[in-house]
Amino acid sequence: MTGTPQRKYRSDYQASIYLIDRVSLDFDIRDGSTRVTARHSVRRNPQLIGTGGRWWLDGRDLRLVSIAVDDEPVADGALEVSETGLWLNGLPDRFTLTVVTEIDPDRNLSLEGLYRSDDMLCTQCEATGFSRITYFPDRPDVMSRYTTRVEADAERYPVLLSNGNCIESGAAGEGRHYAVYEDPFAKPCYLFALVAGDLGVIRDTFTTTSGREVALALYTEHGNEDQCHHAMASLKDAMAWDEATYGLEYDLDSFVIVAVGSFNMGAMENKSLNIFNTACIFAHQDTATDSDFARVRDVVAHEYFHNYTGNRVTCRDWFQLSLKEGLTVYREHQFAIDHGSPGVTRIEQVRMIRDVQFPEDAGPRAHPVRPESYVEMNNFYTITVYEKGAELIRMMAQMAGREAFTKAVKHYLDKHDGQAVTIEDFVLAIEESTGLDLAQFRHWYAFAGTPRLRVSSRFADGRLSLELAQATPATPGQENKPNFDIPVSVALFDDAGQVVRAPEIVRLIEQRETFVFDGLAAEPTVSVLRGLTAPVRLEFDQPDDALVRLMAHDSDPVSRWDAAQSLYMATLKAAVTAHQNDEPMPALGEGMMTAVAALLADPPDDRALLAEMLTVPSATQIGEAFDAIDVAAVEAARRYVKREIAARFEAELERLADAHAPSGGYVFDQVAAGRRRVFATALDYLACLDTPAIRKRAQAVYDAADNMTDRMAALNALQDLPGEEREATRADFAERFADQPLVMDKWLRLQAATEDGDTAARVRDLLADDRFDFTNPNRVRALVGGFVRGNPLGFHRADRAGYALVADEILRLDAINPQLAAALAGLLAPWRRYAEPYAGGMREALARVGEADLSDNTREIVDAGLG
Ligand code: 0A1
Ligand code: ZN
Repeated sequence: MTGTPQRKYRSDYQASIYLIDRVSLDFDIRDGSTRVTARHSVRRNPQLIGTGGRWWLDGRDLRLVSIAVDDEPVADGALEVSETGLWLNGLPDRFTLTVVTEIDPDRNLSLEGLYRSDDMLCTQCEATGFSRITYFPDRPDVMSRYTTRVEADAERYPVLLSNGNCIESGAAGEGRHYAVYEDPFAKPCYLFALVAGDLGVIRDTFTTTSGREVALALYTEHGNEDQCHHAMASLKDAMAWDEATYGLEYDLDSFVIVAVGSFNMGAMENKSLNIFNTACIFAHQDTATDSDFARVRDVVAHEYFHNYTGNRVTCRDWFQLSLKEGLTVYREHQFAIDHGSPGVTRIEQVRMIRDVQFPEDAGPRAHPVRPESYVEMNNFYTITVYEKGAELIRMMAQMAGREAFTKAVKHYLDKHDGQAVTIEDFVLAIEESTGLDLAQFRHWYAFAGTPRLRVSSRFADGRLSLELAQATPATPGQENKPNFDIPVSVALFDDAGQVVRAPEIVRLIEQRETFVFDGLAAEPTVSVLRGLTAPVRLEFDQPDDALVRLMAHDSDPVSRWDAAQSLYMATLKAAVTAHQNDEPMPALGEGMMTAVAALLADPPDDRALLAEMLTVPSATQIGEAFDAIDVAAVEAARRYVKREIAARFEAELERLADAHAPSGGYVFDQVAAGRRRVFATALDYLACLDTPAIRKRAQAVYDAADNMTDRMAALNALQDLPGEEREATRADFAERFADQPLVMDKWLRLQAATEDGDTAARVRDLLADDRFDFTNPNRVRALVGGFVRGNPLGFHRADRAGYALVADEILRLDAINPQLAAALAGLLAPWRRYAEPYAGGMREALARVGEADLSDNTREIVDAGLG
């Protein structure tokens, strides 16, 4: 906790005055304290000869035992130590620096640096966790070769791991043992990792195209090994995919993953020693749903892909985070598309952008993909840097063509191998290789906010004129926006659904441009921004019949889904307005009914696509369509529309459920998962009718389920149906999975999302329950996050008890895990988007948080929200 937090600016970048070629670390792990002896070979940065002679080393929560230059203790006058690091004065051009520090991983609940997760010790160094291990220039442009020695009690910590190859190991006396690792690749300190524990392991091998045999190992607490096979298979898949797609072969003889229970994020790409949240590794049909399986597959691939995009070529400074994250998410998206239904995978990506990124870009925390300043870097691991960053890469790939773009990425990786570079270096490399002109495109990196793309069409004399216009709203600190370079895909169809103009990409460069399509026999149906070719909000008023045609015939499944979404949305918006005006709910839109009927009569072969198309827009999507979100009206509208669809199509939905009913023999593949999704969707609709039959059916599905996906489908269907069936299935669930924390997270979420009675009180009780552990981020996200996101009426209730609860938890958490506390504060920050009384209540809770003495992390979010 400090007074005024320091803000860092991208424009202030200066290269490090000293560079560290070799780092040698020695960890002496003892009960109550770990002693870290660091020896570095340091030389002056040849580019900066002649500048000042002070050197800053970052360091936090460290006990400095000794510090020496060329083995001579640094004199008091040459050393200035503060809370955040130290200055060294009067240094020679070349020297050996020795720093001895003591740290206490058992008491480190921030989950940064070296910390305890259950019975093991592990590290998390991105973004600046290394400075909690030793005094060091904790910045990614200082790249060094590491040798790491770890010594610990042999019985408690039989497994000792660090980056690179194990070059030596053995007994160290007094029941202790040691291991020495050498990483042949220079890396920034944020990629350093260490693990010590008593762990189970599964092993495999992968042979690269050039014949290198890579030993693969996946470690976890004993007893969980059988939940790790899907992750291991995914790793091998990712390795093969990166060879086949980008020609990138793994570059070391071993690749190790460790799954840990306490982790602030999903996973971390430390060189050759990835550390994962168990939630992104464990996948067994009994305990994980199909979406859990998919997430594990994609996160494993994501971290593996970082080996090139992030590790071999890394970021010069943290403002460049999207250099590695945008590109790696893009690669992960490509991988996912190659491993599932391409259409539905893209739909999920589009939904993420619209439901989460667009709101961030319209709220108090809006920031460019390459931010200009930050207080706490950990607050910038955002959906904007990751997912919008990936969309920017995707736009370039679309403009260049996939093959040319792949070649350009390889050019970038060759050109900058072993370097710490900037987004500008990346864009330049892409221009060099593809010949694209990306001058105006660069604005996407520099300016926040979601451009609005207004489309209007005119047809006369066989000629279609399509007018595109762009405008981007102001965001905090950026009043005026330039024109973006917006790739927009366009295709034209006739009334029978035949293509009359194949999809092409036009680029909107000016504020307003008209594109003309000549020689048309009749007015075509226009399909634009197909598959979201750019992260913009489309404003295009299309008549229902055009949308119905697109929904039935568009050659792009994402466009079909999008057309369905627009049809639902029209009715949902009318229902929101009716609720607000105390009017009777409107009859369901004609177009929407025709569309649903057609969908049920002639469903697409891709079952997951059918499920997606049958699903009405999320509450977030509906809220997004209004200037001020009226939570109760949105909920009422969504429930009304779902119930009406269920009532009107009950027989069809029954048949759909029957035709996709669980049949045993679980496998996780596209077809089987698609069928399960259709079943869950049908069950969810039927549950809206709340008949005794559907309750019984849900309970029977639960009882007979041979997998977690079906079990969750049943529990979700019963979610809003209080009664015997719901109580019985939940009680069974809690008992059956009592010893599986990740499954109990699902149970916590269910409890938090259940809205009858006093939810806030129930959540408070659970916070005090033995099954809840405040120090574990997965538990906190399940219960508190599950309450805010999964229970809008409970969270936004009129007496403000929901807001108060969240404010209390932010304050309690901020003292131990600021990163997570700041993430929770982000849930209250966008209060301005809400209608009254919600806005006032959220603001009041946020202001109360703001009165406390806060970490820099939470302070930055709260100030942005109140500012
Ligand atoms: N680089 C990781 C994400 C990550 C970032 C920060 C962390 O701790 C503060 C942990 C993980 C990724 O993109 O997967
Ligand atoms: Zn990443």
